[in-house]
Amino acid sequence: MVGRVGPDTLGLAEAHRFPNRPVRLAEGLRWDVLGLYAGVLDGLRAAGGVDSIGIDGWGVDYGLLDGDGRLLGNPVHYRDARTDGMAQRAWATVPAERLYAETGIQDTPINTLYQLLAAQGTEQLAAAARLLLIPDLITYWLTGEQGTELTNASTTQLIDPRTGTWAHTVAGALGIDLSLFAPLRRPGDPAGRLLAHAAEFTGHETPVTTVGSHDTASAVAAVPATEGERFAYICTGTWSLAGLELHAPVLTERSRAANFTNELGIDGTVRYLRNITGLWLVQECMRSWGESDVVRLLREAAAVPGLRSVVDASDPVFLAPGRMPERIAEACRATAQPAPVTRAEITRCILDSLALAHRRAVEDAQRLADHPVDVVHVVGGGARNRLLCQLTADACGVPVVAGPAEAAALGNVLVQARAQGLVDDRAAMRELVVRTQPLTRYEPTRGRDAGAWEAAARRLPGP
Ligand code: LRH
Repeated sequence: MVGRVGPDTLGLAEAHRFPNRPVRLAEGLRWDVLGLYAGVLDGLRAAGGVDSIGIDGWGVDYGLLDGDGRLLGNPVHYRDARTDGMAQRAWATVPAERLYAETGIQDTPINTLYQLLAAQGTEQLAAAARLLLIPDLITYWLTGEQGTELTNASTTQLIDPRTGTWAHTVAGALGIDLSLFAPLRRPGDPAGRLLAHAAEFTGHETPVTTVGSHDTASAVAAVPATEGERFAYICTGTWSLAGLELHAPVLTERSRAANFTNELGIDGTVRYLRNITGLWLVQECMRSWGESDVVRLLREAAAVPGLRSVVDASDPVFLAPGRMPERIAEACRATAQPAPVTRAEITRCILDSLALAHRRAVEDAQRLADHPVDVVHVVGGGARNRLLCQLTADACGVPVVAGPAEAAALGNVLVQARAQGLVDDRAAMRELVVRTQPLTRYEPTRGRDAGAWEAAARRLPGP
């Protein structure tokens, strides 16, 4: 994405889009990270001359490098089954309560900490001299410079959110060698200049700027909240990340029991949120149906009566790929609800379930952080999904402001622009988003009572 920023302008143009296709080997699910890097270089060629570059990407995953800085194998996908049972292994040494009190990260099998426990004893980890999170790995290949960007580092479950530094005690107790990580860097810090092989595409050794390299941190940075507004956000895409922007972590036992996470945002903020499985559920169903017409699917889903059956969209049982329509139907039957049959019914069940999960997360976050909100901002690809936005407004009982869909790219670009002195501060960044981006407001449907959502929630077990 090429961004353009001026006092009254903020624009994005898509230079190049390429698929990110994980590959299943007999040994497990892997990322084709060289394919991704080739896509980044193609993007730079298509973009032409730019003044600055920033890399963001998904959290938790990493590549290992040897002492010469060469990649040791394909990074493992967070949906790989290797982390099964790793939380229990961690808790045997560091009780779950202490792990949460010191890292603030929700218990989900994808956490880097659990991935590293699963890798313990492998030849690859033994041979590794350096671990770089995925956006840091791309940045390293572009610049030759190694660093660990803080917002994404917070997704490892190895950062203390009170201090924004490594959780040494936890890591030491679990035998995790923190010297594998490159020094921490923060959004706005310089990250080097393009090496010759990449500079060829932009025409000069373009500077690379550290951004909120966790895509969710970048997306939250571009939430179009107005000054003083009391808001929750939901970053919707493959995942739904639903919660609040806070100034201090919430590390209480109640917060742990509700499985809330304290990831770090830009400027010392805390992203207090719940990871919800998200539109992955629809993507996987479409993959298994061989269906590509999402617009028709959503139109048909809108015509199906709502809230007939719901599943717990924050349950990690839905993390792994495969057989998604069947697994949704099984989850409905297991909670004594009618199993959806047609594609439209299954899609409606998923969207109702996501809206319900959004409601639970937004309500729980307000209660646990004692931080009431008046509006929910829906950003990311799901902001284009009118049915999901309306259902979310109905479920939450407050207005939803939807957009921008490309919030992560905008947040990335805005942090670079701020580092160059083009924008003043976070409030000015958001103000520019509000002034320049098309936003759609969804009011909760009048007369659609909260009772229906509460009744649906009661059909599901916790959290
Ligand atoms: C969203 C996301 C999310 C999680 C997951 C791994 O793309 O970054 O915040 O960390 O991917």
